[in-house]
Amino acid sequence: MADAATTAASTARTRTEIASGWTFRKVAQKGAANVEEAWLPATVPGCVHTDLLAAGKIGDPFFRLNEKDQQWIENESWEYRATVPVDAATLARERVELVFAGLDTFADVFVNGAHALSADNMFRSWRVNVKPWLKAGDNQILVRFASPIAKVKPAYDKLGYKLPAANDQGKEMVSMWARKAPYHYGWDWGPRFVTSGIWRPVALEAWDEARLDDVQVFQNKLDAGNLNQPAELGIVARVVAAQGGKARVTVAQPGGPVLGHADVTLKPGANDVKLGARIDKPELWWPAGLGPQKLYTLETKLATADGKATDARALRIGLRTIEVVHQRDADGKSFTINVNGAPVFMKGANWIPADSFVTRVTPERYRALLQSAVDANMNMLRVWGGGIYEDDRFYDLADELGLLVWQDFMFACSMYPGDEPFVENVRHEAVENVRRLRNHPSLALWAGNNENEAAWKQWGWQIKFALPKKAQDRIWGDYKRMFHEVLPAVVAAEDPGRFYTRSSPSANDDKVPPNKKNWGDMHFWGVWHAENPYEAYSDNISRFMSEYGFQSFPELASVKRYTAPDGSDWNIESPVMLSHQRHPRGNPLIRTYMDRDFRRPKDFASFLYVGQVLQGIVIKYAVEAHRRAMGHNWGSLYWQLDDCWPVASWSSIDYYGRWKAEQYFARHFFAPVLVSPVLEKGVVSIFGVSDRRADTPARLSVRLIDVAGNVLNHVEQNVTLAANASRAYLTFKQKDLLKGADPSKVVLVAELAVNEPGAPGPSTSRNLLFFKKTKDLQLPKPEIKVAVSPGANNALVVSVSAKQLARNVFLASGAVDGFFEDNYFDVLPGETATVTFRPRASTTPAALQVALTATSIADTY
Ligand code: BMA
Repeated sequence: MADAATTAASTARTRTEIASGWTFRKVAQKGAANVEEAWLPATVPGCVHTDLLAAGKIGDPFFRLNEKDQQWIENESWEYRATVPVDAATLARERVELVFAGLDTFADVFVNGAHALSADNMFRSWRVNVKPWLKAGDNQILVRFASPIAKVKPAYDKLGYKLPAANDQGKEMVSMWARKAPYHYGWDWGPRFVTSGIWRPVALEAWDEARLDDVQVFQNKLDAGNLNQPAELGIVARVVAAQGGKARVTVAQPGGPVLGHADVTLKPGANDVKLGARIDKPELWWPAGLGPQKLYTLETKLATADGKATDARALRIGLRTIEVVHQRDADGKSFTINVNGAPVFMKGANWIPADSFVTRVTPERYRALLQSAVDANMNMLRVWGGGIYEDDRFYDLADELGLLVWQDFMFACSMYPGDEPFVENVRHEAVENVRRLRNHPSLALWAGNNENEAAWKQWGWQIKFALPKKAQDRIWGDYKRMFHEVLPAVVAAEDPGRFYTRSSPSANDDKVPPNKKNWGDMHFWGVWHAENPYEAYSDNISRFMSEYGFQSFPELASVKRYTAPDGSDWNIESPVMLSHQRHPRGNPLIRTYMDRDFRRPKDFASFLYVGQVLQGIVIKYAVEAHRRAMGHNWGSLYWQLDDCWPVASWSSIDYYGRWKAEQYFARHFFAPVLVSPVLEKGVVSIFGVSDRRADTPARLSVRLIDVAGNVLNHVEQNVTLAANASRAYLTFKQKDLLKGADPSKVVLVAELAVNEPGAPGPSTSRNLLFFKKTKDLQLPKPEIKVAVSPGANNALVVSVSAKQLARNVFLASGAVDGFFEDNYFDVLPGETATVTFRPRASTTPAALQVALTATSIADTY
């Protein structure tokens, strides 16, 4: 443990992290031979699996089939121990509290042998005054975790019927009884690792008269349309007092004058101290793409009557108005997010925890993933209900980068118990997480759960789980209590004004089924699960598309990391590849869709590559349809951004952080200005979609070329791109456009050039429209040439040219590790595309030139 430095003279709260010196072991089973296990070094925060891995007791859980041999871990109990030195000065303080930011999950905590605390919810924090049990010198903290499976088994057995769950991979589905990340129990993209451990920091906090427990900031007045008006803030500081007495709370910006203060007489226990503050000439916080993300730091300080500083807390806020408009209208019920006074089309993806063992997600990995989202022109992520209420770092980054957050409560694809202790436990969890997240400018809305309403009403669970009528009534009654009463009441009390939706998807109307077209948000899975052609996306657009998706495998360089080095696993039906594909119909579905659009790939590497392109074109089709419907539909979040382990999944970034084709496509299909050509019923329409808040002059060009580059038809004209809208600016009859050309040998190139404020020249959105499926195109061998030259800031520049049309050119850098800024792009005949490559370690153009490979569709059969 770090130095328990407490100065006797100070009355300030001190906090000492207990981050080192931890050991752990398996608890001997009762009645068993009772062999004492040796204590092994442990990492806190961390979990049993990663500690066993570090101690060499288990293999890499993600490698080949290792997961299968590690299932015993969930059935054991584990204990963690640390020795904590405490000095006399600390012991002289009024309170000495042991504070756990997170225990996963069923834990008993002992201090010098005395039972101090029982925990039963991964999503809550725990604070207990341990002063009575501490002594000067070394103290022992012991945390004993019961098996999360065994612990809830009696409740499961007693119920008399089965609670339904869609993704729990256990023989008995008990996950719903534990307030623990649902995905730990397995998912259709996730392995089963039911961990235990001290998963968030633990510390000793010592204080005397009072401490600041929480600070809530209300934006009482902000006129986004007139920034000469000051912003008025209301601040509620929650102060917990030991004895009571006089105190002063102040709020200021760092180094600035006091913005507001309050002198109060505290009573013992919790006190809400209210004060006001004003910010002159406020600057707004904007979602990415619309403006800067101005953040203000507010320091709240607590001092006792004699002026001694007692506690302080800094938090960052952003000034913006946000409103979710979910109202009956002529079409059904809207779902529009207005930011700073106007609707903003939400572009983004669904977020799952970035690791099965979340404590391995370093700040760098969080940053890389969220930066990737912004780099792909996203402005929203949905923190999906089967994972965790994310780490503070996630929301801090979202604030900094301008990513709005759709926050689910942690319930997904299951029905849950509704007994009083369970509901109370959730209520505490909700209050705590709402308080933790409510000041973030990125937080847009709360959602009760993921798909539980749809599951209960539409997935046939009553029959599948043979539920008697009484059980059905009970389950639905419990559902309504939790998601129609308890959680919205917590939001209303703790985060007033923030929008709450009962479920995603939901019409929030007892008479309207979830996922009814034009009624609120929609998860559309007709493409993929129901095998609809992907063109079905254009007919299934609701008011906000919060989920839809398509699977792909990671690229070969990633597959190599979890399979046998000799290549013996490299077949999607091999036991290893099948184990890293958790959707039961995943492989057949990928093959089915691939056969519709592509010729059979000749080998494994080609299959992986074509599969990624397939995923990219399917989701590109969806997003463009969603964006063309802007005005009716106001959001498009695909399933899913990231992965928690290396696997075939709907992700656009693989577990190792590699961008799949879909992520590269996203940068284009989510661009603030998009040109989107579409062929419907023999008519080609050229849409322009603009997220800009002002009308923009632009030049639209449409060319029909053949695969060798000959221009067969060309139309060009000036247009005024309507602000925050989608319009068809040109339409043609297909036959007038093609003028008899062979549709298997031509492509339509649509380009929309707009002037970027401050940029040297116009920026161009380009999009291609083919008149045949890729497999029916007569693509010649493109004769791709690549040349590497030095670029700025240690980057390299790759020039790619092709004699004939090259589809979806995939650049791979072999042994030279690094990142291509663009990839899987089309190269028009005679054109040279330039791509920046950012190497991870310093390298030379010559080294990359040797390692570089370029693959196009014509190379895969
Ligand atoms: C959606 C999600 C997840 C699931 C995905 C793919 O319903 O909410 O539960 O992983 O579909 O099946």
